[in-house]
Amino acid sequence: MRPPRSPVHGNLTAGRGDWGDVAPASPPHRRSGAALRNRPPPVTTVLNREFNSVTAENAMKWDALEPSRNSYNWAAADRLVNHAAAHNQGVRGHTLVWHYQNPSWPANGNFSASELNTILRKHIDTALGRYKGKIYAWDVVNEAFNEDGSMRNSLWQGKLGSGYVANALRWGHAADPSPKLYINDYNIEADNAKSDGLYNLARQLLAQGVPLHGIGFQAHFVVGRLPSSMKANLKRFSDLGLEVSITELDVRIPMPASSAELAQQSTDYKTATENCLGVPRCAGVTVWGITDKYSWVPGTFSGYGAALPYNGSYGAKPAYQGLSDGLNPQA
Ligand code: G2I
Repeated sequence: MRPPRSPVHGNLTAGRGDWGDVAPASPPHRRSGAALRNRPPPVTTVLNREFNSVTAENAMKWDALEPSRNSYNWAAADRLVNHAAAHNQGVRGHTLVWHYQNPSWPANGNFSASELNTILRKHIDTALGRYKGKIYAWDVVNEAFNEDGSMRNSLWQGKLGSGYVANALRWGHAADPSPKLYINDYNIEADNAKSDGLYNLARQLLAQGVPLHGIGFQAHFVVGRLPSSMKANLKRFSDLGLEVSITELDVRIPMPASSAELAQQSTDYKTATENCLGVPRCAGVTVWGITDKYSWVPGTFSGYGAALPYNGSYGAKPAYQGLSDGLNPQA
């Protein structure tokens, strides 16, 4: 592993012009980020050394912020935002409108469409308002699509119709015009039916002047199975004038992981990162956690694990080098 560039920013930090040589037309402040739960000092040590952006893995979800109506819990989200400010890290906000991890009260309240619109707008206003000027990008709408490219039948889609996406973006922009507003989803990295559905919606929203600024490609991959169309697919969104970001990168491996699989995983981290950086409006790459010790993967995909760049003892895996090489192609 190469030594960190400076005491503060490690090999994974790709911002402040570091990537300017790669894609001069791209925004100057690309980020490399990590998603975090509230975790002990070893995690933040790595975060502070290696990354310049952080995402709340759970703390900004609606169920965490407003578990019962009008009763807010900002403590964990505030801690993350304050940590980021103290360490010169950007914050990606995650996430405002989702079918999952919502408190039960919006669905159980038997609200009319008009009431639900008011509730959703208040949620967006309140979260963006609290962190006004402190968040550089928000995942406003998360996972709105089915695999076939149709809109997912969530509470929002069911009661408000597909116009909820445009409304959420407009409300978000009105609450704080500074962050880039994203639609974020998984299984949209390839050119497929789902990414086609999103592409068509994005085009319509832009034609209508809706403040959509970016597409978040979650990028939860299986080792050795990166889609070959990924770069071209990201480029077609970038060609619409949108930012593209990898927002939740991880690469899961069937356990136990062999050294060949760990090597392939390293290649996958590098390729995924290059697939974004090779596109003009790539704004950054965020990994969904730092260490295998705290990854969502084993709890969701039985028999899989080892998805992140650091092992459970905070040692850098080959994936760390792959990510670093992807972020620093000139090195
Ligand atoms: O599922 C992976 C990610 C897919 N894209 C959207 C992301 O927001 C999502 O993140 C995961 C977190 O990594 C998990 O940590 O979202 C899950 C559901 O919100 C998170 O899991 C939840 C558990 O389901 C809850 O039981 C638990 O209380 O984490 C909560 C907080 O630890």
